[in-house]
Order: sequence, then structure tokens, then C-alpha cells
Amino acid sequence: MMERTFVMIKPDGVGRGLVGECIRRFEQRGLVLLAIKMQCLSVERAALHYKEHEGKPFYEGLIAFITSGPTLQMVWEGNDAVAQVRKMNGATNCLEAGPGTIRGDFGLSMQKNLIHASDSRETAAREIGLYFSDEEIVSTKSLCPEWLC
Ligand code: FUP
Repeated sequence: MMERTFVMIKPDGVGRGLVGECIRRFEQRGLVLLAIKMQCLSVERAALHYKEHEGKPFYEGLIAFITSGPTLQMVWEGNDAVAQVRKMNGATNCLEAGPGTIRGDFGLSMQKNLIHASDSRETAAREIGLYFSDEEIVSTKSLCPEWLC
């Protein structure tokens, strides 16, 4: 089923020059990029993004890390996109992420795990709305099918 998912490259991914690598993998897989922007997150927006983790022992460190440098926000669309992008990112803890995944190929940390992706269609809708207005997301109809192989 065609789905949209929200993906964010975290400050370590941007800082280590892995933006192109991540985008290349998603494009190569056949996912379609519908929106992209770059920003340093405010503490307020980071708190909204990670509100489910408020009060947990790792929360303060997580907010400090995610606001520590530039991040890249994207909307990707494709068949089963939510689950497929999660699979391509690998387990949350890079030490448990399999080879061939972004975290398994490039990371060795739990907190500095390079990339975020929505964990359900509902989360995707919420996270896309947190970062993008409707006008910032291109319509799938504007993509020319003759460019796709
Ligand atoms: P994910 O769904 O893979 O983004 O992971 P979670 O929502 O469970 O966690 C969000 C972020 O918190 C992770 F990317 C890393 C960080 N985290 C920790 O630092 N320690 C933990 O025990 C759990 C998560």
C-alpha cells in the first residue's frame, strides 16, 4: 500500500557527511522524495517530536543531542514505506543493527544513531505535520511517470 513516512537525518549523520548516502539508498530502493528541508531544531520542536519519551532517563541527553547541530527533514513515499524505511535504518541501537542497514553500516552508538523514521502511519502523519506545511510537500501527481524505470 502506498504510504508516506517522515525521515530525519540527525546531527551526527549530517556532520559525518552521510546525507547523500542516506538519500541514495532510499532513491535506489524506489522510494520517492516529496519534501526536504534542513534546520537546527529548537528545544521546543525537539520536545514535541520526542514527547513520548519525556521523563525517561535518556530524554535530556536525547534533546541535547538532537538540538546540537543541523538536521535534515524529509518526506518519502512508496509501497509500505513506513516499515521498509525502518528496516533500511536498522535497529535503534546501532550495535544491534544488521549489516546492510544505515545504522549497522555507519554507527556504533545507541544515542548517536544517525537517522530517525516514523514507526507507524499515524506517527508519520503527526511527524510530517510537525515539520512541513501542505504546500511544502510536492504532489505525487506532479511527478512524471516517464522518469521512473
Ligand atoms: P526509534 O523509533 O528507532 O527512533 O527509537 P525510539 O523512539 O525508541 O528512541 C528515540 C531515540 O532515543 C533513539 F533514536 C535513541 C534514543 N534512545 C536512547 O538514547 N536510549 C534508549 O534507551 C532508547 C532510545
